[in-house]
Amino acid sequence: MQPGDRPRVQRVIRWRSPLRGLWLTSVFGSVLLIGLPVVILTGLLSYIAYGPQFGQAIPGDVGWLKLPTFDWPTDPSWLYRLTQGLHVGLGLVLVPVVLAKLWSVIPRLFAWPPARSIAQLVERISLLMLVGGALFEIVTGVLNIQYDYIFGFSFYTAHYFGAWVFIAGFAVHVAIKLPRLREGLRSRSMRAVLRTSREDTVADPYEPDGLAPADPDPPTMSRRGALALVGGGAALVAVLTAGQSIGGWTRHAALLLPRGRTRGDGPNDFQVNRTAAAARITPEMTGERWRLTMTGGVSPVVLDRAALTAMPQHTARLPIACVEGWSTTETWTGVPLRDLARLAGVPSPVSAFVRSVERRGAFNRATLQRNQLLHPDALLALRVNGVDLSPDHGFPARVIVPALPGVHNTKWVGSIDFRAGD
Ligand SMILES: Nc1nc2c(c(=O)[nH]1)N[C@H]1C(S)=C(S)[C@@H](COP(=O)(O)O)O[C@H]1N2
Ligand SMILES: [Mo]
Repeated sequence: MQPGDRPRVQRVIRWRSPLRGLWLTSVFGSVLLIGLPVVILTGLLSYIAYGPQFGQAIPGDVGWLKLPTFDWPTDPSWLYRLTQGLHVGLGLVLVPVVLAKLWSVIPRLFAWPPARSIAQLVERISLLMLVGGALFEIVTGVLNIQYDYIFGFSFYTAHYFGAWVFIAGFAVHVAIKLPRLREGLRSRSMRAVLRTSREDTVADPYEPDGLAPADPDPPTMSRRGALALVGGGAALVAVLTAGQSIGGWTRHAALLLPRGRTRGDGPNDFQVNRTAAAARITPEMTGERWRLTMTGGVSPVVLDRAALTAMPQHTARLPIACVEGWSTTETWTGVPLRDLARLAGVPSPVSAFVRSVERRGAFNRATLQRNQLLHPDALLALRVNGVDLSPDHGFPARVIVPALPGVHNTKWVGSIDFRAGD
């Protein structure tokens, strides 16, 4: 084959876009430099909110990657809604920016030889961790919120350890590249770029180890066009997803909302995580013969639903905020958990172990901390929005606690074991 027979292949391999250069990479880089720490921090907070001190964060045993744990607060009640909404929402919105950043540096990813010194080798390895980690976190995160557990490992475990690989790569990369980023941002004025049309777009000067091409093609797009394309992509993702956390009319635009499909009727018309049928909850389990068993005191206390409804009721507006990023705020009525603790004979509990009548599944139990039991709005809810809970939302009784991750708002509660301090 003659060299002249394959100009297209050559073109691709030689990466000749005139937009590629330090300035554009630095602009994408600074967006990620601000956004990714928020995604990282809220992700780590989510692990802490799950209560690793009770062995109920996943993965349970993380060795020396153990985070400093603290009792997750109950105020403000929308705290987890905010942190997890940000984690998932911002994580998704930044995907187009991550892809654009990767596109902008792609010639360097294939630089050969891969390393000429030890320092460069460290940089290359950190780059592998950064890029591999970022793509891995995006893929596992997206698959989790779309319920496609196609991988043969636990999402939480993979996402947690993947995060540390990514964080390490990110930290090294920022430390090495920060001066270049500053230099890049100063190399052009944003105002000038926003005024430059495609015809007037010129490539950055070529440097041997730089990003700009040696022999650039004519521009097919201006730099402002590239920024608009990437920004538009991010905005589109935002519109398609943010509604699941923000709620109200924006929810109608949240077409990527995975929980929009199963809902209830009337006052119970809001997202259902796992339906009663899916959890194999039968009418016998939750009907006349249902009892709440409370232990921890001198002897067990057993209540039926009539006894619970006869107790003083409390109403609170509280969100359910799922790890998947969606949330919904409803008006719940039921018996404060602290009243139940007193009735059980443990007026000052340090924790409580809640169990559902649901037999299988990882979400049929939760351990609650002291502040989550003693908060006046922490409820064993019997009603929502003025009517009895629907079977899908946890009838006859469910936990609802301010700022608690959704997963621990156990539905179809069967027993509570209150634990006093030792
Ligand atoms: N018994 C039981 N309780 C459960 C679950 C479950 O699968 N089984 N799912 C949890 C999760 S992950 C969330 S986000 C909330 C959702 O509550 P909802 O279905 O009423 O919206 O319930 C929680 N309580
Ligand atoms: Mo959840």
